[in-house]
Amino acid sequence: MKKISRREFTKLIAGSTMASMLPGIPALAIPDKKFTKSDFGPDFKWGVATAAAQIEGAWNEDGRGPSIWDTFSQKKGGKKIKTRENPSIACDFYHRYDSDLDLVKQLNFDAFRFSFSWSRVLPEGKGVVNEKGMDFYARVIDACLEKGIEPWPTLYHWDLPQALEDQGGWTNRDIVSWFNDYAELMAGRFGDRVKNWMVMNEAASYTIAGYLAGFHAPGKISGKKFLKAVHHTCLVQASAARVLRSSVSSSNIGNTYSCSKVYPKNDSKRHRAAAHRIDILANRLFIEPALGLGYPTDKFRFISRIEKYMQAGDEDLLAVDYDFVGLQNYTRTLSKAAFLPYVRAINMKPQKYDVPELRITEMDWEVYPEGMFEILKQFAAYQNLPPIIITENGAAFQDKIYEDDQVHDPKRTAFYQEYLRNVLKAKQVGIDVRGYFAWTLMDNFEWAEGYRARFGLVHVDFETQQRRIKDSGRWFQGFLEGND
Ligand code: GCO
Repeated sequence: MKKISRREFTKLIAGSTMASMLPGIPALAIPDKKFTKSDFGPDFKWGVATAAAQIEGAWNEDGRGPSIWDTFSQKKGGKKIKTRENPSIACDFYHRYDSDLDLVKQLNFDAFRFSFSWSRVLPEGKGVVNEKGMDFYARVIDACLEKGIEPWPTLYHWDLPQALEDQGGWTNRDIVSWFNDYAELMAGRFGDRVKNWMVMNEAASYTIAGYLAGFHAPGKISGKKFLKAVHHTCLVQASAARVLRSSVSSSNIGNTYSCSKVYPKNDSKRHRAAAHRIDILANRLFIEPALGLGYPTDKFRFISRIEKYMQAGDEDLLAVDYDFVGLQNYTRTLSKAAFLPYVRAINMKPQKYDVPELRITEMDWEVYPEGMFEILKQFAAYQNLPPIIITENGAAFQDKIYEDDQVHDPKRTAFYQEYLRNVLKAKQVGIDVRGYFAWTLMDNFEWAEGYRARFGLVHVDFETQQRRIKDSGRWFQGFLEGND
């Protein structure tokens, strides 16, 4: 299978488009009215999201085993990461968690989304528990609770223990029991204090980038491996939720999904067919089996081959009752028919002459706030969708420290305001959105992009580990206080 570039992939999953010039896609009028926190209602959850591999560092400290992101980033002289960087130190959250959680509090968020590093607590992925790793998470959770912040952990945010990858990782069906044991361990230890759990983060991203396109860990390029990884992931997203449900009392259990509204390049049959396939990959492949709808194989022969990896009774194991679904949206996707339909049905970077108002982030993703509303509408159309929480949304822009020692980032603030306005609009038309987590607390290791793409509300100087709250962070601080 032909390798696709990072740029193509980001467009596949996150997308970028010229859709505003496209026929049949009306621009959405967003009320210009200023909105306040109270418009979202008193029970709306406000949080900030992070992930272990992106912030913790301490990659080989206190008994932690390597994850696939440690080995992947060190492979071939570091070539797999655009900037030749790695997550060994990252934001050093392992040592600085307490003051970092003070920042969460200072910005007035009431929930902190983070992930457990599987290989920190089970260095081999299974078997012997690393108590020092468990202690670390106990300290993080207790610090959250002491500061009045709700902990919202995700069990899996892409950093598979290397020891499990050596046994086939997501392509080995045994991962279902490895994962369930791991879920049971974490829920058993922390279920008394932690009530909000997410099974995994954006399965579409790590299966496509890790097993089909090859530029995320573990770097495989194989349709067969991809389909196996997808099926085992779908079994896990359901079975681990059941484990959490039976181990944690009064729990609130969900799972997160990347999503991006897909538009065909134009109304031709070919482009519409391509948009259909991309929609399946980017938005439908993981949520539909969870909702009891089975795999979306219609008019997509490649995906229908997943049946080869299914065993008798699997269909019934795929459906799951979540208390919420986490949706993560950054931009929209434009698709066009291409020779390799399922990986290359994506368009070129949008150009200024096509979209005069074009705004692009450091990830080459178009700023398209209306897409948030549109994709929420698409998901809300599933009859049995549980309540939605936006578990990630944010933007990377180039930041600099000004002479006044501050980081002025008006583009990021505007991004948040416009996307939030669309979340509010969704609520106002009756879509059951119950919370919003900004991505992310602080600049961190952005996977194959290295540290170049800064998404933080807090700036991190990676030489000194100094933190500086950006203007966008201060905007949230005021907004969540109710002053904005
Ligand atoms: C994802 C991940 C995050 C990313 C963020 C920006 O959605 O890709 O959950 O880890 O850092 O999305 O790309």
